[in-house]
Amino acid sequence: MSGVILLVDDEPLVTEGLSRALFAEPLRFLTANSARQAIEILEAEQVDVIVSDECMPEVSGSELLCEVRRRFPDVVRIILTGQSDLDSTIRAINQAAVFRYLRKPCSPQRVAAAIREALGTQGSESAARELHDAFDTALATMDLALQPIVGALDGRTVGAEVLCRPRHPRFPGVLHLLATAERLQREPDLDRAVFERVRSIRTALSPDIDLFVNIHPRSLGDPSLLDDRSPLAPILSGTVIEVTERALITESLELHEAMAMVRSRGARIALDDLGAGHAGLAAVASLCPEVIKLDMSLIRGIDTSEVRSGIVASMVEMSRRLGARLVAEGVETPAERARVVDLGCDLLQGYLLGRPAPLADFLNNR
Ligand code: G
Ligand code: MN
Repeated sequence: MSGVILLVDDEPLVTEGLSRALFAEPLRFLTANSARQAIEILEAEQVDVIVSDECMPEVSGSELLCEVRRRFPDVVRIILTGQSDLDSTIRAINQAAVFRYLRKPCSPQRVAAAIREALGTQGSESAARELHDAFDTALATMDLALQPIVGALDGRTVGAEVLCRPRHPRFPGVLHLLATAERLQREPDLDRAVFERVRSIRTALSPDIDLFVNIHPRSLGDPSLLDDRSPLAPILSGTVIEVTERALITESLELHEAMAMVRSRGARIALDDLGAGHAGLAAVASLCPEVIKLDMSLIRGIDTSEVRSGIVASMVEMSRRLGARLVAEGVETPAERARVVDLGCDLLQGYLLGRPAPLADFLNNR
């Protein structure tokens, strides 16, 4: 059993007791101390179960869970209450459709048992079918955004990273869609849907702009995404395939075989997020990427950090030796840009140079 549990309580002690009671289980706990904070977390993260206290200032627990049911129906809702106000009880049961209604004082063991039961309910067949259907609809309706990648010295746009933007109430952000793809083991379907749209974008763009397309590790095991059957096959020569280090532990098709397949059709390979913990130097050695993308955590505040500057300077040196082009990702301020240009990065990406935008806006801004 694994899952992500969001605990909402304005008293931190309760949440601490619970984390301890469930310590042995492979669960991840997130905590919020108000309804507003809980919604912010749900917008940003895939959560399996929410446990909320009823009595909180401003928005009550049962009101919060009504909103959660409306906007994030997959999240199983549990309420914990010390008061026996009939209205809020009726609201919790009828409108928020809570899975369990727990009376305080309630031992952490009792709450833990309810969480275990809640996670068990997620496996039902009809729920799984419904999730597959929602995922299919999300793939059919999603949009792609383009974020410019520009030359460090002349600021000219040389490429664009393709980023997926779901338009489905069940998946408010790309992280929700990704987490669901992983849960359903359908990452190749997500990548195929993106690849198919990339082809129409390609025809609208000038040929000297490269398209940087992310691929998920599991898709490397699906040859139909990489060989002549791939929707990208006819346009691979203008494409840079972005992979992260997690790709190196893929079990199916050998990474090298997969990379050789797309390279032989003219694509280049980028190692994404170097420095984030996903991608390490061993990945550089085994992929021999044509492009290396430095994670934005290395770029943030680089103008005031000698440590980050030192690391990036050595990455510039390494990339030159390997004949790879180095991209600084997540450049947000003129001072960060000045520093990474000074250090010798070849290409820049980040909000300062351009936010991800629909194709039409991307073309207008160039
Ligand atoms: O992991 P990858 O490098 O593919 O992620 C790209 C993500 O980073 C996109 O979701 C994009 O919206 C985001 N992003 C791009 N530029 C910036 C930036 O300058 N600042 C921040 N915070 N995020 C950015
Ligand atoms: Mn990327």
